[in-house]
Amino acid sequence: MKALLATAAVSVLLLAACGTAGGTGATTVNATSAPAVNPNARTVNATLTDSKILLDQSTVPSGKITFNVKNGGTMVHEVVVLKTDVAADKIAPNPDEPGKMSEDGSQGESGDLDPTQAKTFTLDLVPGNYVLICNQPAHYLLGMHTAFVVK
Ligand SMILES: [Cu+2]
Repeated sequence: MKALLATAAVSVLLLAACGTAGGTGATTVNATSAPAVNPNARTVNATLTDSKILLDQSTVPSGKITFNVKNGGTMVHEVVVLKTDVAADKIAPNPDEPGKMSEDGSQGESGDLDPTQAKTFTLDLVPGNYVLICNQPAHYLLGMHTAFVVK
């Protein structure tokens, strides 16, 4: 009776070992066949000067895109993300607020950044043409706009 129990226990252990080995093998195969993804592809670093919005990349794949925005200027700045087919330097003025532009198509924004301040925000963007602007009064007119493409 004792010998029978011992045999049964060994059989269970062997089965368990086989199950574990099979599972590990399957996981490894899945990981190897997954397409390589660049984790930085959807991270855009934006530096704001007092007259420009500088991006480290201006074309990114669609999906969740993280903007790391740094105010390198001497005044309060911001970044507003507009989805538009209008050229970056042809955004319409806001008739109600002199010096500011229309934010039609806005997908989101950083909010105000003090000089040296940095902020990160993430937007889920579909393919299309975008323009990034700073909409502090007159800043767009000083050149704070840039084209951005989501593919
Ligand atoms: Cu600005």
